[in-house]
Formats: sequence, structure tokens, C-alpha cells
Amino acid sequence: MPTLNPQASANLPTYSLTDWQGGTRSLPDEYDYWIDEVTGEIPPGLVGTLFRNGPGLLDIGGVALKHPFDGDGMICAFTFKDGQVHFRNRYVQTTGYQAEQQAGKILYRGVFGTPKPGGWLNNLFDMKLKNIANTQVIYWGAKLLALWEAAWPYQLNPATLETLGEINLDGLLKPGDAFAAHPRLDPQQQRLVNFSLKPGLTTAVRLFEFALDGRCVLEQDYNFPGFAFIHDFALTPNYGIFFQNPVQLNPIPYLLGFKGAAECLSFNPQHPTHIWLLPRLGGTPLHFTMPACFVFHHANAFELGDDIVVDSICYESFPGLDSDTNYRQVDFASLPPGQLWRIRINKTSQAVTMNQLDPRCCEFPCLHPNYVGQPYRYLYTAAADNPTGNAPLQGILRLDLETQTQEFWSAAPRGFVTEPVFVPDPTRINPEDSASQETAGWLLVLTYEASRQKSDLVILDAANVSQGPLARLHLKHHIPYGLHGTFTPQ
Ligand code: 3ON
Ligand code: FE
Repeated sequence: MPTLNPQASANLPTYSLTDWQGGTRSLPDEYDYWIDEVTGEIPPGLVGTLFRNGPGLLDIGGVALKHPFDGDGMICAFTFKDGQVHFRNRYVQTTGYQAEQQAGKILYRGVFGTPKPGGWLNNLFDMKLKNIANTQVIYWGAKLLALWEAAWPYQLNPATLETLGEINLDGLLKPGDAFAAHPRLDPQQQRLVNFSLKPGLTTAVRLFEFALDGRCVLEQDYNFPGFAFIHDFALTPNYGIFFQNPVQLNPIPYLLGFKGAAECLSFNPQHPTHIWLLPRLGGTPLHFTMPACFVFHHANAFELGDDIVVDSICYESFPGLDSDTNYRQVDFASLPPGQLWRIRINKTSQAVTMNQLDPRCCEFPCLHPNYVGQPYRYLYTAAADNPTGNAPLQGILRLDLETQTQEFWSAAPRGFVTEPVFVPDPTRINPEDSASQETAGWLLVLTYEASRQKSDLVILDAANVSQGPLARLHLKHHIPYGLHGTFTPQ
């Protein structure tokens, strides 16, 4: 019998799998309403729109997807205006979404293993990618873009979330090019930096920098030896930082129709992780190695004299699922947790050191946007309720990297969280006190509440995470566990 004690310090589950499964249901309906059920106070200074993306459909024509990352992108918009919040969700009308909805069945193989019906013969040699636009959504250069790392962005109308179509960013992207789902905003230069990856026997990385008006002002091409699967990067004033984790791709089962491409990745703990510092202004990449690990997400990075410091969520191996397991039945405790590590690279001695910042299982780190690429003190992340072991994300952790203290708010036992998004509070400006500057803002966290089988948007005060929500906006329905989001003050 699982305990439901959120204070548990042993590795006892603080959740029930049935509760967690409630957040893996599809949301086929599209809504458009003012949220009228609110507990607490919506901060009057919180004005703008939170856009979030994530897989909205976990089944098609009654057939369950093999993995949630294969789900069609659904955008949510929460608009804060005059103390009220408006909610809207719309599917990205990708070519694949439209064709499959019309056919009422799966027509494309998913990267994470969803097959077309009809067995392997019907999947054999079918390498068409379905751009599912499900990973991130950004408002930049007066355009709203839904991103998926293996294809072009989809452009949407920011007011209505209507899909305008796939875009090549003024001819920047050629047919077949990718555009990563992890742009980072350089606060000093007010630039959006992103990359595209072309994996192969050598991996090609193209770094892009966009000015505020959306124009691409810098483009650099780099290559490094070997295959790479790179989801995210870290940014400093001088470098784009890429971790090439020791994964190999054996494409045979993919080509033969037995497995999805991502199911053909294998982790080799005997090989190191390669770190590439790609100079933003061009030049020779700097190369370092560190012990084998797998990283999806970086929290932040900064330069300190000759050192580069990178804070990342590391897994001891690629957290792939056994292809025979239904992800809804996953035994969380049997998988390696993602944990926060600080990686310090000395450019002169080439020495790389790693130390764990906290053992708690976590994912989806964030920070005050003004500190991206800069020395910083406060890191926020979604995290498990138990301080050790692997489990679903149920709380928000704030680490003070200076005093090594932490604050934690938990939605356990029946609430589950997704990525927190930091929104600066323009009214709390105190240039005299840099620590308070960095916590001046709110964290917006979309939760799934198993008690109501619906979702809440939770507003936390970044300066006081452990006090719990300032407000909870209760939605009329659930939102399946999502991926990433951004806030725009418009
Ligand atoms: O050879 C390449 C291999 C590969 C895997 C070809 C490729 C570029 C087509 C490819 C594709 C990669 C893709 C499409 C990756 C998409 C990733 C994605 C949609 C999401 C990643 C999420 C990562 C994490 C860590 C999410 C965690 C979620 C939770 C802990 C809770 O829900
Ligand atoms: Fe990501």
C-alpha cells in the first residue's frame, strides 16, 4: 500500500500511479474562456501571456501512442489582463495532424516508437518525419512559433492561436533542415540564440542569433566527429555550449520498421561525454571531455575568468524506455533520476570537474531571464517530492547556489507539476540589493490535480517559494503533461 505522506524522507512513493496516469489522457477539445474559479490573489503586476506547448493527443483513432513525446503539439495561452486570466488552447494544424485527424488513424511513424498500424511490413523503410510542433512556443520578432527540434517551426497567430503554416524564417532554413526547440535569450544583447542539428557520421551544428525584430544577424557553422543527439544547449556571452553524450544510433531496427528512431539510441558508459564550446563570433571550437552521462536540459552557464561553469540535469545513462513497456505503466523507481550537477571547465588546463548540487530528482530548470549566461544565485526547477530516488515531478525546488540552502513547495500527494516559467516583476526593482533582484518575480506552474482530474495554473512568489501558491487558477479540464513554455509581457 503506497503511503501518501508528502513529508516522507525514505524512498516511499508520495503519489499513486493511477493519479499520475490521469495527466496522460488526451485533451481533444479546444477551449476559449475567462477563468472564473480562482483561489488566492492574482498579482496585479502580472500582465502578459504565458504560452505553453506539449503533446495534447496521446492517442489517435483509439490507438494509444507508444510515447508521449510523439503526441501532436497543443498550444495553451494564458493571458493576464486587468486582474483576469483568459485561457485558450489550440492544436497546431500541422500537415500530419490534419491528415491523421481526417483519416481517423495513425499515418506516420513517431520518432519515439509509435508505429503505423499494420505491423513492421507497413513501417518498413518509411522514414517520413511528421513535424508535430510539440516542444516549445516562443514569441519573437512579432511572430509566434511552435517548435519541434527535427523540423521547421510552425507560425501561429498569437491572439487566436490559429495556425498560419510552416515557416523557413526568411529563407534561413532549407527543406529538410531542423530548428531546435531550445532557443535561449541573451539578456545583454537582447538576442535569441538557437541552433539546428544535422546528425550523421559527423554532426553539423548551425548557431543562429536573431535580433529583436526577428532578423537573423549571425549564423555560424560547426562540425564535430561522431553522431549526436542534442536537445538543448547552454549560452554564455562568448559561447554556445553543447554536450555530445555517448549515445550511438543503430538505425537497422528503425529502417526495418521494428522501432522508432529514438528507440534505436544506445548509451555507451565506456565513452566520455564530449563538451563543445562553439564561439558565437566564429573560430575554432574548444573541446573537452567528462565522464559519461546523458543531459537533455541545461539550467545555465557562465564565464568566470578562465573557467566556464555549466549547471545541467544529468542522467547516469540515456533514460530510454524498454520498448515492450507501456509508458503509462512505468516503474519510476527503476529508472535513473535526473539530478543537478555543476560542471566546471578550465579552458587552460582542460580540467573538467563535476559536483552534484542536489540529489533530488528534477527536470525543467529555469532562472530569472536577466541572469542567462551570467553568474547567478537562484535556480528553480520542477522536482520530485521525495528528496532521493526517481519519481514524477510534484514540486518546485529553489536552490540558493551561494548559501547551499533551498526552498521547496510540493503539490504532492495528488498534484503533479510541469516546467516552471519565471516572470520578472517590474514593480520590485531594488538596484541596491542584487539578491532580491534575482528573486523579484513569479513562477507560473501548470499542474495536474488528480483530486479534481483537472489542471491548475499555480502562481508562486519566486522570493518565497516554500510559502506555496499566491493564487491557483482552476481550469475546467485537464491539460496533459506538457513540455516547454515562455512568457511575453504583451
Ligand atoms: O538521429 C536523430 C535522433 C533523434 C532522436 C534523428 C532525429 C533528429 C529525428 C531525432 C529526433 C529527436 C526529437 C524529435 C526529439 C524530441 C524531443 C522531445 C519532443 C522532448 C524531450 C523532452 C525531454 C525531457 C527531459 C522531458 C521530461 C519530461 C518529464 C520528466 C515529465 O513529463
Ligand atoms: Fe526541452
